[in-house]
Amino acid sequence: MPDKRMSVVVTRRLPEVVETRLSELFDVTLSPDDAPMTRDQLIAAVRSADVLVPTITDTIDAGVLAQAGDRLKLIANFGAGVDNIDVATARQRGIHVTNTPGVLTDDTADMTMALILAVTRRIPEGLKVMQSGQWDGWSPTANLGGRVGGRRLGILGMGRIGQAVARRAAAFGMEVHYNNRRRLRPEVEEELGVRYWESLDQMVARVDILSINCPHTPSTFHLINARRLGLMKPSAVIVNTSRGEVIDENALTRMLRSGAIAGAGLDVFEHGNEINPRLRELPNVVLLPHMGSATIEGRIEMGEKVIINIKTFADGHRPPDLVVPAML
Ligand code: 8YV
Repeated sequence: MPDKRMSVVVTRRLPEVVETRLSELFDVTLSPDDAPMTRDQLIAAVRSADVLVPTITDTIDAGVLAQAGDRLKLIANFGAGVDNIDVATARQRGIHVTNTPGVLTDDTADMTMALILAVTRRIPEGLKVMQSGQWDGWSPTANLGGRVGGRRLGILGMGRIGQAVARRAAAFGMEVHYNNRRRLRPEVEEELGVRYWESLDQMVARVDILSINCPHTPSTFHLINARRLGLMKPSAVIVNTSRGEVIDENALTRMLRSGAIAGAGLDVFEHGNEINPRLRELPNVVLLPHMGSATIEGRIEMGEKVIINIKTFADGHRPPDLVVPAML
């Protein structure tokens, strides 16, 4: 079987069923310990493999790609976002890039709602009281949050995940607004019940909750900068389940500390797992360790997508989730 000889390097541990199926189909090198690969290990992998299966913790930049061997023909990313990969350089070098869109949409949208509720209803503060054993009983004025029903949600980035958030938010009685590079078709806007803002500045100034759902690209880097944060209402809350780089994290931290913004729910950070320590100290901030798509079902479906992309490619066809630079 010709596929058997296709060598595939997987940089992190994946669910067992995924690793088993990959091993049945290809000549696979699996991660022994789930530790993120060092740059040298990544370079060794791209030199020797036909296919690399990286994740968000692997930076495949032009420097790494320059070291790729002639054999490397496919980077089958285990993840939807491809900002960890220099897709344009890969393309120039004749290396295809695929991703795993669609299968983590609902999980990420669910987590967006969880963060909105966690911040507005003060869930972590309640948990802390219970865990400390200090709860002295119910009080009519204790632990008061704000109701999400009737509030204005602004969604930045109205792709698959943004639209899934819009549907959920509507079910919670929220008024949904959005800003996107391209406006949705009128029938889609109507079906979702959303209002488009061409001006991001105007939208951020009017919403009660801002949800970041756009990818990280050169044009979305620090889209939410100090100036735009300054336009938000002091009572507003910001949630981010997309990429940390979209927000100027230091500016956000300053404004949360000074009370210029009421709260934040963050699943992603500007510098990976190096989080501004001041963020951790704030009671009005809920931090999660990039768990948006972390369901067992989602991870297995991501693995299936990776397998289908490699198998289709190995069989000489265009992989279904090919990423082309113009799409970014
Ligand atoms: C993934 C994500 O878990 O798919 C994405 O873009 O942000 C995550 O939820 C991670 O990227 C896997 O590489």
